[in-house]
Amino acid sequence: MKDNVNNTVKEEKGLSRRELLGGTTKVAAVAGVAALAVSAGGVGTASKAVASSPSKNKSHIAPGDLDEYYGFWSGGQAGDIRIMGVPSMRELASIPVFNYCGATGWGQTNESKEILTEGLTPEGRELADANGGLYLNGDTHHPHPSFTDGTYDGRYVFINDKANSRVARIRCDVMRTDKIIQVPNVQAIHGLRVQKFPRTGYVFANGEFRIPSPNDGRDLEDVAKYQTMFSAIDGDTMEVAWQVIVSGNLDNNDTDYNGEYVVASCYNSENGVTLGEMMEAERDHVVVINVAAVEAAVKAGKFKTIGDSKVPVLDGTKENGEKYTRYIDIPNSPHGVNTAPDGRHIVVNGKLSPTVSVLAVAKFPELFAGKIKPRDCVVAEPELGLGPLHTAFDNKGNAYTTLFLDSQICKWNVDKALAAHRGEDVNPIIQKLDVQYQPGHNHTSMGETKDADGKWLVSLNKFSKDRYINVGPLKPENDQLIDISGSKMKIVHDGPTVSEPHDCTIVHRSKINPSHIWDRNDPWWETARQQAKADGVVLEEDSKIIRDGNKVRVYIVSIAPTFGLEEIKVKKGDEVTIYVTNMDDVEDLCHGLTLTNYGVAMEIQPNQTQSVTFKATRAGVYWYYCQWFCHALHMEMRGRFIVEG
Ligand code: K7E
Ligand code: CUA
Repeated sequence: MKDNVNNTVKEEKGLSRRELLGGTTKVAAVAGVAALAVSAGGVGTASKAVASSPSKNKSHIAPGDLDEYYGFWSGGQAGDIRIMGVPSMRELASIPVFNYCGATGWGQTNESKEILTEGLTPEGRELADANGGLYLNGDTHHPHPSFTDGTYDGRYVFINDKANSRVARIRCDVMRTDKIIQVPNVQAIHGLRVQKFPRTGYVFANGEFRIPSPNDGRDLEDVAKYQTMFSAIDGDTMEVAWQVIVSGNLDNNDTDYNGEYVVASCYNSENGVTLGEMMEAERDHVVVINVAAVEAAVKAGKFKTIGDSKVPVLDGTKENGEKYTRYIDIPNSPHGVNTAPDGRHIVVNGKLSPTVSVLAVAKFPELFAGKIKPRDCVVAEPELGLGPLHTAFDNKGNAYTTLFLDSQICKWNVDKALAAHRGEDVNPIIQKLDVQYQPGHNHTSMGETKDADGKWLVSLNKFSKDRYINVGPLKPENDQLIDISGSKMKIVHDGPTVSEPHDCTIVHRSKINPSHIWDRNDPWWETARQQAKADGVVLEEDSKIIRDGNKVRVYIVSIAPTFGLEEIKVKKGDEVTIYVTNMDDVEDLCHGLTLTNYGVAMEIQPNQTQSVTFKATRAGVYWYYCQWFCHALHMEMRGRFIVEG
């Protein structure tokens, strides 16, 4: 196995953290402290390949060994993304996205504020302004890495925010969010998937709730006029390319492997606004979106725009959608939509129906040509158990469906389900496994790509109940790791998580290749770079203070264990911006800047520049310090912020 993870032992250039700490520590007495910092960092420990682990339990990753997979876990209502190691289920990192993060300064640094605000719609900006200019919450559900040619390409991870109708892009090289947009004309982005072929390409985002259009105070009680839309976002520019109005409430979606069709599940085909109204019909539907037909109409200018938004909008409702959409009846309130790695079948999970409906992608052209009826696309509809929510796949033609109400995973064979549907006397169900408890999503290693490998399945269970020592009324959720490499599924690990992750993706480590330090040419600090240039300052070299009326710009170069300035003098009432450039180009050597009692704090990763702006509101002496234990003399890495009255 090609291993590009074990190369972390030595950096490309410069000293290792161990060497740096040893070499610059002049005081013998602090040697012990340095050793402590090193063991916490873990750099310099040789790592064995996973396969060489002598442990019987394949999920046990011995100390010093590395995981085979990156897991990208939604942080749920916490609004972040967590990187998990699979199969160890160790939490490796949190990537701030839609949240405020005190550890990194996300939501406070100028760089993050730019990302958090630049993509808001005018209405969103107005509403966020009521909260001090930022949304401080998010509700993430579906993290999906970018694709090239049917498999992960390691560029980005995309994720939705249901709470404030946003979509974010995370750069996999630095594992930081670089773009966030708010989708206009819709409320609550829920289902999100990306184009698998030829590449991502589009990010497909489902608007869930139906609202007046435009939502500016008109039609408040005229619920028949409410509508929702399916949106295609250009993953390269992060701009909404087009939207299609659909019937029902959009829930989840998935795409084919040809870049031609998207299937989205819809509940509430009744278009009701109360629970009773939403539950009236026995059947709801999935909507199939024909990407090429939509693109052609947009190109031909056959669209409208709504309100301030310039996004092309097409009518794809049941009544008018002819060219762009088709509706296939599915038993009551379908939820998850999952494309099999064979590229030929898409499974729609019944939720309130004990069935899953298998759609044949090959039938879609005939469906749009009007040659077959919508239900002719359903080529199997096995009854699996109560509450099917989501389905994952291995590389042997088997599917694994979560049964929310039964608290089980049902393993079934797709070909056998097709045969049974044709009338053959076969049972597609292979095994039912109890999970603890009430699973929502599940995910297999590489199972959302053509490279599904059939090794691991994670069941993301909503309730843990008695599986952990009691931590109070709010229990953790329980993500169970299941070995699916044999003929029977076997639970091998319980992994507690907080804040309802909903969903995850499991990516082989050969696909992801993050940097160890920032590149000084990175666009992350472009605004800072421009400002420095105008001030005649070189970010990498100069520590100085520039006064510009009552605006003060402070440039600081940090190299362990010092800040380039040990004293910053300003006047009461000044608006102060502090730019810190970490010139330690050493792996894992992060600095920070915290200004005591001012509520100011940010991380500055190796070779990164970050900045923060605040008002010097009170005279006095305020110490700023580095809050990452970077060096034996870390406690001494500080200076005085002096505000003259
Ligand atoms: Cu099933 Cu938001 Cu993907 Cu939760 S959704 S479970
Ligand atoms: Cu720099 Cu602690």
